[in-house]
Amino acid sequence: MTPGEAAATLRAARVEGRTLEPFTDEHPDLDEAWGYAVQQVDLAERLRAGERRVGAKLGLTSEAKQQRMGVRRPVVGFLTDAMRLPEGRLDVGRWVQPRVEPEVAFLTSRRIDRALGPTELPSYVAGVAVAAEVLDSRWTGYRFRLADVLADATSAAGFVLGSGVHDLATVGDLAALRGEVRVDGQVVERATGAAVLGDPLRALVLLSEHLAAHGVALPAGSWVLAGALTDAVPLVAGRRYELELEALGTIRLDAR
Ligand code: 0L1
Ligand code: MG
Repeated sequence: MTPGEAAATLRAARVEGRTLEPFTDEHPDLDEAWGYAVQQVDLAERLRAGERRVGAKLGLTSEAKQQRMGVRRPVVGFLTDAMRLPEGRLDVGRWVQPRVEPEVAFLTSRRIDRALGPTELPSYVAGVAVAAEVLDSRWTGYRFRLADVLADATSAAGFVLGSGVHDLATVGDLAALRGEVRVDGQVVERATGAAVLGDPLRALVLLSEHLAAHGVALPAGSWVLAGALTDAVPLVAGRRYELELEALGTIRLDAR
């Protein structure tokens, strides 16, 4: 199966609201490079259709999530303007198996086109915000292998940014940042920033290494989602979701 064929199959299923069985069931040799090639075709199609790339996302950045999803390494995906969603009412009927997860979002201050060292990172960050990522895997029951999830835009369906963009220097230690998810007022998930690669800033290192390896750049003014602190929580119509990251704020979503 060529990357173009795979991207077309995924696009049709997304438009028709269908899930699929993983490509790797029939083609176990599909690998990481193939998965990213499908993602490139998908992104190019979206840009041709008028969407604008606004950033990148890291996924599977916590050990717990890697274990649960059975994919033992972080993944990189893209964000476009069409994926950005407002806080408040969230119409979940447009998705097939939506979930939401709390993330740290970085606004970049400089173009990233080479592998960055940890000490350089602060000078690449214009601000930090709380984010909620909406996932909607194309794979039935979120069953996939690495090539599948990469081909499927790393399950990304949308993202919501909190209203405040904070200065990295004043937010403090991101690894110590406490976060929780509440559904109808009940805490269902709790974690600290350390769940994300030991420190969410590490996501920028990983992303920069990925960009360098693929010979691409991310412009200044991009948003980068660092990956979830907690497990993703199913989005169910009629429920109210609050995703809070201490010092960054709370995102409130009313699923309809
Ligand atoms: O953002 C993420 O961590 C999602 C990566 C893919 C795994 C999943 O769908 O949960
Ligand atoms: Mg995520």
